[in-house]
Amino acid sequence: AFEYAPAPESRSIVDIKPSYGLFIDGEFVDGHGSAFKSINPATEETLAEIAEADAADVDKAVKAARRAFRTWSRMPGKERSKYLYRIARIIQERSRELAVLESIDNGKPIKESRDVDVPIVAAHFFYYAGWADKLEYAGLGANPQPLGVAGQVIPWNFPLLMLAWKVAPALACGNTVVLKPAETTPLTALLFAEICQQADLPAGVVNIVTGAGDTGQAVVSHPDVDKVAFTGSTGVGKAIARAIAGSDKKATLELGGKAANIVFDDAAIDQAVEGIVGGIFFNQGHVCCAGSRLLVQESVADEVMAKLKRRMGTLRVGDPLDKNTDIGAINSAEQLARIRALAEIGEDEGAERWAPPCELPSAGFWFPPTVFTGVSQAHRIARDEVFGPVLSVLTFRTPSEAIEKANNTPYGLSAGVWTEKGSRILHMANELRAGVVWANTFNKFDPASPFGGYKESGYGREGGRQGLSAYLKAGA
Ligand code: TXE
Repeated sequence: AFEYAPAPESRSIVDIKPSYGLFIDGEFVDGHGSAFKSINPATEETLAEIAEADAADVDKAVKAARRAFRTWSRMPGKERSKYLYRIARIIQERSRELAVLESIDNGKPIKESRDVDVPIVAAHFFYYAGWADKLEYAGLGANPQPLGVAGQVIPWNFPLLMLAWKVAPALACGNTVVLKPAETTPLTALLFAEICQQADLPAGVVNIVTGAGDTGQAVVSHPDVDKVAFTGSTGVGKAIARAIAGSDKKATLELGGKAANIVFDDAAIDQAVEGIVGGIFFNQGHVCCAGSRLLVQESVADEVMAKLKRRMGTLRVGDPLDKNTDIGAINSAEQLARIRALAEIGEDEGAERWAPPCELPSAGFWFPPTVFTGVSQAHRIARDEVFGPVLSVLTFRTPSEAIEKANNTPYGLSAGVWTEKGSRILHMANELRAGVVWANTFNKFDPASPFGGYKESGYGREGGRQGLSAYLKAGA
């Protein structure tokens, strides 16, 4: 639905300032920590200098959110919904700018930020705007109340989308927010702050504090934060759970994954191959629910692998702002190092590594679409979250073997099943220990469907009606 200029012009539609402050109490203010840089991962150029919030800045943001809570929480739901609708509409109006900025700061292909991230961000605000005056139907009693101040810490893989997943339901329920974006991708959250000003959102309802882990820790452990929402690594998720243990903070944690994408021999193979490619190479594989383990039935393994390799050879890696790019830049030097290290371990452990020939740009952080065959369940590349464009292939003979292998992971976020048999889909959905099971599709998101994990993938659900309960006290 949008017309995009070719890459050089599209860069000029965003106005990136040389430096950014913190967004507290409706205004941009200086931070008191040491400023850091946000860089473009496709070129390594510095995009902007970003303020770091220290503990005192976080305290100011929490105090502003607490003050705003008094009026925001008492405002009739239909009034709050007007603000959320207004924000949703401005996101649509400014969608080109948001998509280009997201691709520049994160490295993801423009066709993904334009057609997936930003439209779903707007859809989340529309969806939760519709709930703000209907909370009595949330299933938490006749008069459910907001929790208070929500401290939200988000990762770099879907910077705006993770913001939307957290901010929209919190605000709809009458909470106020202190949000910390990831240190490598703060720019779209800061543009969202401008959108809050443009929508005349009352000061203090949304506060954005930039910084790294220390700032995140100050947010989640602040004594006046009532609710913690975190998306990120399982290690940090566990540290947060320990930090808030014993307090009366409510928490939702959305952590890592190692999803099985399971292809049965009766599946529509060409369609499954597209689902495998989208499942692991979408967003450079920086996806918590990525289909990073392909489980393919032995009788069709050769056919699937041949078609998969042919398809991987057509993927275009390069400039995120080129609308033909399929795989953009890896988000940071640190993440690239993690991916490289795990790929080397895969080779050392005896799996066979393959990538199509592709020329990678000299500057920036890049990794080609890669597949490992001959992988056993004990291999690190079958167990650890790579969070990059790296697929591990295992085979199975029977459905029960597929279930056993799919569930043989400490994670439990998502899974995919490819089969023409409806009964098999239902059986697998019951047996797979994963919060989301996709059938004959993968990586489909909708604001109305709840998302979240089992086991070390965390707890709580975001999205849908279930996503409201994370931001409400049970009513009378
Ligand atoms: O994540 P971190 P990193 C996984 C993925 C990736 C690995 C490392 O496997 O390779 O994690 O990524 C903030 N208290 N995922 O190191 O550190 C941090 O500033 C409070 C999966 O980037 O978890 C950022 O805002 N906050 C994942 C956010 O936590 C803290 C998405 C996530 O960063 C903190 C990202 C602390 N002690 C990575 N330390 C998914 N589930 O989608 C850091 N942070």
